[in-house]
Amino acid sequence: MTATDTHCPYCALQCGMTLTPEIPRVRLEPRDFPVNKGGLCAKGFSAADLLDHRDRLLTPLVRKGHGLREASWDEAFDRIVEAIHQAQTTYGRDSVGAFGGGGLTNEKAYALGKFVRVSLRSSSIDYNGRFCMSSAATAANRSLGIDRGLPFPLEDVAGANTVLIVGANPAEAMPPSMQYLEGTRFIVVDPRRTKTAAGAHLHLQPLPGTDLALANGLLHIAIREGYVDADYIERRTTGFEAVAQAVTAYWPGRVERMTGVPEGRLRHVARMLATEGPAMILTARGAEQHSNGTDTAQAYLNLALALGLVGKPFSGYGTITGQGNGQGGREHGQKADQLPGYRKLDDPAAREHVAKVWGIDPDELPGPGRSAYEMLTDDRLKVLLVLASNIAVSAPNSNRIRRQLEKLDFLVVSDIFLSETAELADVVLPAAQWAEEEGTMTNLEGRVLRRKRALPPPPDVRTDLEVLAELSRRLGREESSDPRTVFEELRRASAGGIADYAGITYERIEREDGIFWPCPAEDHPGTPRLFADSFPTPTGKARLLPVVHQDPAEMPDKAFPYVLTTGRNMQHYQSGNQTRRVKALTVALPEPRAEIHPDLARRHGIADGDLVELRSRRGAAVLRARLTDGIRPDTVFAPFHWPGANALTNPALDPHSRMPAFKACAVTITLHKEGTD
Ligand SMILES: Nc1nc2c(c(=O)[nH]1)N[C@H]1C(S)=C(S)[C@@H](COP(=O)(O)OP(=O)(O)OC[C@H]3O[C@@H](n4cnc5c(=O)[nH]c(N)nc54)[C@H](O)[C@@H]3O)O[C@H]1N2
Ligand SMILES: Nc1nc2c(c(=O)[nH]1)N[C@H]1C(S)=C(S)[C@@H](COP(=O)(O)OP(=O)(O)OC[C@H]3O[C@@H](n4cnc5c(=O)[nH]c(N)nc54)[C@H](O)[C@@H]3O)O[C@H]1N2
Ligand code: SF4
Ligand SMILES: [Mo]
Repeated sequence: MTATDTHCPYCALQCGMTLTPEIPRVRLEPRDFPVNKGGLCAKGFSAADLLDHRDRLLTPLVRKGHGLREASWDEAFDRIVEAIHQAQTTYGRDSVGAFGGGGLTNEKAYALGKFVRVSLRSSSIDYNGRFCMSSAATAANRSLGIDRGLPFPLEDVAGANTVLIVGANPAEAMPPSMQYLEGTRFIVVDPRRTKTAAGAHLHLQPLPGTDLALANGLLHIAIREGYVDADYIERRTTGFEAVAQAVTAYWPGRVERMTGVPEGRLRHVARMLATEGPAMILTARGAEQHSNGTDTAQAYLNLALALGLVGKPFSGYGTITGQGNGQGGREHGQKADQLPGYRKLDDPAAREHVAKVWGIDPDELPGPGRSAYEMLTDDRLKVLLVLASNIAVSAPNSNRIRRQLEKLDFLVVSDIFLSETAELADVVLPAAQWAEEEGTMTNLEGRVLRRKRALPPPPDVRTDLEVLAELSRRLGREESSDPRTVFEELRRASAGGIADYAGITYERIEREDGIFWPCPAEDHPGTPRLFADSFPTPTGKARLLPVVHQDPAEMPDKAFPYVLTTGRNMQHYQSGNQTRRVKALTVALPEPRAEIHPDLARRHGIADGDLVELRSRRGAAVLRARLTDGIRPDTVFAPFHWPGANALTNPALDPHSRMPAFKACAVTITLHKEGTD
């Protein structure tokens, strides 16, 4: 049996692994690839368990009364196409939409965007990256003119001396990446003493939702102490004066009161960033998934720019992308306002370029659609195709999301397992898995990689590309289902755009350990590092923008006195639809645990291991308590890998990115008596 070099199906690190089909099971081994250097986490090691898992969807299912029954592909397609025709005839084109995912290959994300705009001629499309990267992306676009999560290779992190990590827990979210932090002095900003924080030089423990104030406070100190790089500010940025003015109000004592982080610590961090470089600032979801997430990312960008870090060796600002193809998935058109190559749907030149590649008139292209939560809760949406997302578990305010999904005239879900979302569907389509198809993925560094086919899918299972091509055919348009052909088209569609893939080929990726975009021509080496000389903004300079602290959309009060924040555990991935089925992972972590400080627990008569009920204005969840003095006494943490956490979360949206406030809402805690739920 031949061994195939490919990458992990889960997160954006995209660790290299080798798959060898053996009887009875596929052998999975770590591979020495530049990002993981032979490392894998427990999820990666056990990923092959999903391939022949007994829960796998092996045939289409269609709704029959309250249940689902097996059906032929022909019947499944017939039902879907009939539902599309009926809704579009009665309610108009936008009544049919799609919801995509950052786990999809570039080819699939591209094909999905094209399917909705061209075959359905609908504007209704968005994807789960809205819930993930949208705030940092919005800030980077408006400030730097480009959104590539890390504008440098991961290996540059190892060359930094000081690294400020805000709202990220890479020791659990991307364990093999910790090797790059080993020789650095890193500072963690997190309301919890996470595994990452435990190994940090310093740990700042702010109240959730106050990261913007913290950044403005650090910049205030930097200006006062003369740490800012006046020459860099002059040559390479605009807008500093207004930002300097705005941060005068963030004196250390005030920031201490807002964030809970002692003044002395703030001064210490500002000094390290300015005088113990090279220095880097990295943010992730803890800072970004807030109703002011864009401005918070902006505040850290302002700080990095004022200190003159961006574009210098082993320095800069980056955001840690999450899903396997979280980066590529936000470049090629499954986002509501976007065309391939990170082009804007409302830009006439972009419409013209892409329409030409697609062989249509630019006027036939719909305009921008609604963002994820807005689309999903809009009653005008009647038919929805969900590809690679489990929104019934992972979207905010999930009770409302479930009601909306139930209200749809028709729901189609493509997945590899019967997810909580698929359970609500009228048609469920069984999808091929990562090791059964070809495609490309763009990792957290902007490195385009090849995901390769190591074995065939089960007989009655199809790839998402095959499904989209067949649906298009039945709607009157021929599309290719071959990944290479789709990638060739994506190259042309992206050519000249911000995320330019024109020079990337399957063969080059293979030869060169991946290629960093932008890569405009086949003889172009790709771009591992951005911003050395200029920024892709109209002035060539980076923009600083003044931002001011705003309280989270929902603050604790008498009725709901504590802050709930949510996030990840090492053993589980996202909505858990995959990892909750892997024995090694569920043995290691069988159920969700609410992390509660012993002082808070005592006040409510809660002991370690008790079931507690968390309740917010939107819903309730019962989970087991884990007492830990590593969390602030005013804050509770719950993972979202099981249904429950998102029944509580607040769907208040950031005004710029439309990101929901996953990381801060107000809750009550009570001891739950076993047997009463
Ligand atoms: N094991 C595992 N790994 C994953 C994933 C997974 O589901 N499981 N998902 C992948 C994806 S899609 C993503 S996006 C990444 C996410 O990676 P991370 O962003 O690192 O993960 P989170 O756990 O969501 O959030 C990070 C930390 O933010 C903290 N936090 C909460 N509220 C705040 C706040 O207001 N301010 C600050 N400063 N911190 C706060 C939390 O305590 C948490 O420790 O992980 C990727 N890797
Ligand atoms: N409370 C709270 N909620 C959150 C977050 C949080 O921190 N807190 N984080 C948010 C973030 S950052 C993210 S990224 C989202 C993620 O949330 P989801 O979008 O729900 O993520 P997954 O669980 O990865 O869903 C992917 C689904 O696609 C299936 N799948 C895998 N590969 C394929 C494929 O090739 N084709 C098809 N058709 N299906 C496939 C999987 O089985 C799985 O059911 O959750 C968000 N929700
Ligand atoms: S760190 Fe991410 S890519 Fe690497 S093995 Fe774990 S889940 Fe897979
Ligand atoms: Mo994510």
